Amino acid sequence: MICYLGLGGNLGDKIKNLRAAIESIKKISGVKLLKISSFYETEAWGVKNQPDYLNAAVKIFSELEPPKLLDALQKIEIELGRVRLEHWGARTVDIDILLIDDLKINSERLKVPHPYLFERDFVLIPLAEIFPDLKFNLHGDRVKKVFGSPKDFKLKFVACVDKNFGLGNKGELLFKIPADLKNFRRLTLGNTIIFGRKTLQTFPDAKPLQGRRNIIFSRSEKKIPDAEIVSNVEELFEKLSVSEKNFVVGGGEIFSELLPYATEIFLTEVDAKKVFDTFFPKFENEFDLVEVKNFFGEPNFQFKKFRAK
Ligand code: A4P
Ligand code: MG
Repeated sequence: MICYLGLGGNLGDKIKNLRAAIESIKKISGVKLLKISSFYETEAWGVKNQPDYLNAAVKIFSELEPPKLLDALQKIEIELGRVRLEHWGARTVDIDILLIDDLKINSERLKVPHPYLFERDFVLIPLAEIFPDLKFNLHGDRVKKVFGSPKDFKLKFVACVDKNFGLGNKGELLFKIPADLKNFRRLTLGNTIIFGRKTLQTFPDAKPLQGRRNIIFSRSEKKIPDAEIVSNVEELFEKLSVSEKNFVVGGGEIFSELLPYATEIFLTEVDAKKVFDTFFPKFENEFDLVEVKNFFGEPNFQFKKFRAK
């Protein structure tokens, strides 16, 4: 099932809370996070005398039946410390199910589409960003886009794969093609590169790359010279800046972790079939192919650029 969720909160560090909620949704087993909206600062709707909200919407694929999905989302609300004091009152994070395919549900616990969906600009505006075909009328409420959504970091992925999207085998990259390495350098030089501990081992002398800001995912390491270390996605977002160009360069696990936040993918596809144990995650449904360049040699390869829909 394809579902759209609305997120909102107006207590504590609102940006952090929304990012944490999105990460928690991503981790629900049986759920795949497909798309996220920008973050919007919105005037309180319903009960007036409360702080502005921060609102967002996400698109997910769910294998869970609707009641189980609601259970999982309510668990996240509790974990993020939501205190429910009054109906429509202040809260850290509230997650509403807005739409589930074309389903209509009208049970005691769950109403879909969400009963107030079309009354609320704070839901409609973020939702329209990730569901462009939605038809609706606005009501003139104050809703203003603000920086802070992981989408604003414009994560760009760079990878070189074989015909089956294989990335590496036994800790080694599948290919070392000079034109591809040159392209990698051209893209990343002067910018930020983000990668996992194992990918560091594939760099020359297993050292961070010069002329770039290196951010490494590692759960065990505390210090690596010339690099910054993060142990999870939320820590990464604390370090990134929207004014820098941020490239995710591997490996397979890091690509999978960050795929919902990717805005562009630069893929070198080599016309060969190799043995591999790490691979690039499936992404075609949420991305458009926007550029292709063919290169002939031994072997042939293509540079492809994809952009998030
Ligand atoms: N429930 C029924 N249908 C759904 C659904 N589609 N999704 C039931 C989620 N829950 C659904 O909700 C009460 C019960 O609704 C749940 O137990 C669930 O079984 P709640 O979130 O626990 O309680 P609540 O939040 O006080 O009530 P409600 O009606 O959900 O409030 P809303 O609609 O979430 O509104 N202003 C701005 N600018 N931005 C906001 O995000 N949010 C609210 C809360 C008010 N004003 C706001 C914002
Ligand atoms: Mg609610």
